[in-house]
Amino acid sequence: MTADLFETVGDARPPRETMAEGAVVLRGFARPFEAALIPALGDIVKQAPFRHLITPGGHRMSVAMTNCGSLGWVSDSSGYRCDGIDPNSGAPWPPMPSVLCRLAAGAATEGGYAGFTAEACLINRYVSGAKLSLHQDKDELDFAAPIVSVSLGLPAIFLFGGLKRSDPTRRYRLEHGDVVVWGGPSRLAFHGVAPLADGEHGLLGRQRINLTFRKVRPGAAGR
Ligand code: MD6
Ligand code: FE
Repeated sequence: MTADLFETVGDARPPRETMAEGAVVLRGFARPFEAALIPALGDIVKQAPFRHLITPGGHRMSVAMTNCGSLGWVSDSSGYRCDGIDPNSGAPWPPMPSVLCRLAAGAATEGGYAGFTAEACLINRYVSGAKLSLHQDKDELDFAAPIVSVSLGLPAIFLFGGLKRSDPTRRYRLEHGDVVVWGGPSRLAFHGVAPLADGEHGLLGRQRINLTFRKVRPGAAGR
């Protein structure tokens, strides 16, 4: 699989770019999964449609979200939390399709985190202008496991900084199929997404879909 990626015609980007210690961009890593991945995502959003969450501060997020897996990430006026039930339907989140498990585990291994099993997959939809302010992913309990983040559809500018909000950030253009893995000394690095530029993607139209895989419960299986 990796050999094919090296030979992608017209893609001059290095297949692997280190952002910081423990943090890497894997260019095009998700491309071999896309034929199974895109229909699987369609099934999930039929069961658990995208919605704009309200932050604890009362703001409506510009990014629309849903989840699959045994736990989902939710936010309301009482705060951020992980919950096994979709508050909109009262039912459990759709199960994580095997293609997502394989993609997450494969990318984690390639990023230096063998043995990662994703419990939660947060699915985010960005349309033109949607952004994510600089933040840390710190609502999970298991900081030993990395975050695996898959970009699909329109390209975005990903901002990756340091452990302090005031640390300088670097900008990385993430395209369809790129995967970012961050863990270890970078697990709590501040990161964000600049406002999405409008455009049209051949497979996904005028949107960017981002999948972030997490392990929420501490335990040996995911280390
Ligand atoms: C991205 N997403 O969209 C990175 N974090 O490339 C995130 O960092 C993220 O989309 C927490 C919650 C939702 C997200
Ligand atoms: Fe994040």
